[in-house]
Amino acid sequence: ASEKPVKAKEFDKELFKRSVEYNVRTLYRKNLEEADAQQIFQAVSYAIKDRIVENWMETQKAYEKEDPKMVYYMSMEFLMGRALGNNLINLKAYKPVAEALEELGLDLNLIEDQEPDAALGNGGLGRLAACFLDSLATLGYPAYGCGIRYRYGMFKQEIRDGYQVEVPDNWLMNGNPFELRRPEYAKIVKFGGYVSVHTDENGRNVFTQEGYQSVKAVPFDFPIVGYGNGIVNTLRIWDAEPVECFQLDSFDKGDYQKAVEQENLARNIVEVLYPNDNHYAGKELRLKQQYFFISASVQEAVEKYMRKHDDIHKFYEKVTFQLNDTHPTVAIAELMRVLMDDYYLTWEEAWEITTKTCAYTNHTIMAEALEKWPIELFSRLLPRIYQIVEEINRRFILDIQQKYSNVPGVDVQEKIRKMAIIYDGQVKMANMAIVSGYSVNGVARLHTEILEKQELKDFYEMFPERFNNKTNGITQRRFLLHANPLLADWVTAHVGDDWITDLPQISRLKVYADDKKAQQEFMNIKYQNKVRLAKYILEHNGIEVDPRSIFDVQVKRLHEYKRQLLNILHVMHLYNELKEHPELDFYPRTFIFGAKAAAGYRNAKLTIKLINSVADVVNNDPAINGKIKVVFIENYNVSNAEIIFAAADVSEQISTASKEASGTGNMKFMLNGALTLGTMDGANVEIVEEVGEENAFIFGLSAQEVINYENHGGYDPMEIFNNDQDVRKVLMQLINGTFAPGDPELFRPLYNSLLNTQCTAKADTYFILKDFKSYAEAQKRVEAAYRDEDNWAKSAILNVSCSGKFTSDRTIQQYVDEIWHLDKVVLK
Ligand code: 26Y
Repeated sequence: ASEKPVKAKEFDKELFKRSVEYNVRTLYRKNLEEADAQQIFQAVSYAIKDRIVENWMETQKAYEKEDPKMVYYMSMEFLMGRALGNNLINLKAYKPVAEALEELGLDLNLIEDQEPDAALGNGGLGRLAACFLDSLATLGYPAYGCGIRYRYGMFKQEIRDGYQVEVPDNWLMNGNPFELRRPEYAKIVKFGGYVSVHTDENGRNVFTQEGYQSVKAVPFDFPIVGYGNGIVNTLRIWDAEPVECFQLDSFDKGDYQKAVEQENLARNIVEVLYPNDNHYAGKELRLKQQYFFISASVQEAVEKYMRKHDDIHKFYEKVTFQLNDTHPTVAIAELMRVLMDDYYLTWEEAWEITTKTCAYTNHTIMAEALEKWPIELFSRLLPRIYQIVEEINRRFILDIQQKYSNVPGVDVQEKIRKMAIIYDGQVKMANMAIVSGYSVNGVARLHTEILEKQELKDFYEMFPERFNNKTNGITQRRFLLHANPLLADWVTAHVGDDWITDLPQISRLKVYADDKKAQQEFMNIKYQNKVRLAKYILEHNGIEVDPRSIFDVQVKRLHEYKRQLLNILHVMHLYNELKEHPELDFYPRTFIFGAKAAAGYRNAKLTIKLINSVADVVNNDPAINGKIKVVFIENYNVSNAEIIFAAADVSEQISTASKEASGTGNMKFMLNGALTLGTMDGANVEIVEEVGEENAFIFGLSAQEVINYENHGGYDPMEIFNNDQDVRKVLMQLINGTFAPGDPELFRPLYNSLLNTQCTAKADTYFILKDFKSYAEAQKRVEAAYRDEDNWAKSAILNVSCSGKFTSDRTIQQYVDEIWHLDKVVLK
């Protein structure tokens, strides 16, 4: 009976229209004319969900039948953005649905704008997880995303008086039409208490946790629709509920105090996403969040496996865990616990399975991002897990001693100090992830080299075969097909639509790079996208910008190493030049920023204020005559990113070399035909390799130069301050009230960070002054290049056509071939 083909199912317009009308009726007791925009969004989404659910069931049935190996992508963050438009794209139903809605008098774009972003992530790492899910489904690989259903996602940013204000993101307020609650898969997760040991009748030691508090983890499933292939995978995110009272063990019956505490735990644990990006804060609740979703996910993975198999020893043949940074690393000890305590395996048996199951991705070399939990906290919250970590550590230290004791010239104690999992009263999660898995990967070639040669050198020496690189990628479905329909259609008109699932095909555009007509068409599309962004900026920020000016864009989380400060100091410098030489022939430029700062990060927040203060002065100075505009786009997020990338001429990727592991925004800009202005850092290196240095603007210290200064000293920012008048003028403006007339001291902390006059503290750790001149020169090259419009268009088209490497489809295929070894599932 269920033999209907799932693949190229015809879209039935009339059926769809009827189902939207029906949904509005049953959900809201209204007809289409009466329903408001949000209600229409819900009704349309439910109609689409009906379509998805059929494919979802078929896919899961096929997995059930074929029993393929699965990857569990474990991540504290999934920065999904909106689902409706993306689902329509991947169902290949976007245009027909837009038409059907138009016939009902409705505008799909406005309906899409009703959907709140699912912002369950901070930035790069979370968005990468979302792109990976898209590629896994599109390539037909069996995969689960495992995460947390935060009640509040990434905060919404408002700018008041130039300052960032954080507003709670109540994304579930109107209900989420695409999610599915799955109470039948609920799991119990235990915290605290103590471990008791007794010997059972077979002489085995049995470990039981007692006096604990427990939380019920209830999964919500999100469909992940593959592009045009009928595959629908699952993102499973866990909500917390209090356990029913009868589940208190008999020991605790009637313990009122404990019942209240348990309820509070359940209420707090998934309340909010920690908004720190690349900065570890060591909060107890965060460790609770980590263990909560990991314990639930590991239990489910093991149970699911055991429903179909009887030999737990072969678990790793069907299951692999990819740990998205160290945040889910307790999965290692949790899997050991389940295998030993619930399945009675020996340590050796459990260790073999665990180390063949777990793989770790490193996303940063920034020391302040490394997770190190105080053993006091860790052992109190997770007593049984801590015992297991102790034992992993004990055995690993024996391995180090065995390997290095008789090696001349090796200081074994030094090795232990650097590599031990438990040291200085802390549990070092990265060390545990490396020691206990079969793969460690960096996220761009340069990043992986730095891991191997510097940051993780000792581990690389001990386990060279574990290390590998997987240069990041992005999904062209969201970031070109959905975000930039004009350019997507233009590309398809020239080279066909294979690029949608095979991005390297986009290189066939190269032959048009020199074609005058193509150049004009391209620039015209870019212009229209700039008009679209200008409209967004006017509506949301009240600032008028000229779409004929150069759109120079830096959008990403605010962090000192990303050097938004370098960008705005250079804007101040240009402003000074224009004031001094009003006759200067200056090509109009719009500097666009978008960035959220972690709530407690002072210099980051002050940089936002500085950008807005410079904007106030520059935008309103009649002498500037609109030649420079500065815009800070409020609340940068996935949905407005789609509009921003499409409209950019210049992509600012100006991190201190060696600090940005990869970057992924850089790839989204390239795909949309912006030229990179950047340092030789992260994936910029590979971008330039693909497109050619003549089609980008590269400046600044190399990673090796930065590392040499860091290791051997020899950089003194004061020397630059003394000798470079332009730099000195700009820095003095930070403390003389030019941009803060009422409060000249306002920006003193930024000044100090660049130029600490008490020689004790470090100054300019991110080499802003060192790179300033080279950046300003690169910016001059940008201007000169833009004046030659044909040549600019040529470079932009080449950027689009050379972006093939940076699809997350390629990245995922490499994970599959070199780490996970999965087989594709094809639906009949
Ligand atoms: C420990 C905790 C506070 C923490 C939370 C979030 C630590 C780090 C993060 C997020 C890190 C992150 O987003 N890293 C970025 O990952 C991207 C995907 O690999 C890279 O492109 C980017 O260079 C890197 O900064």
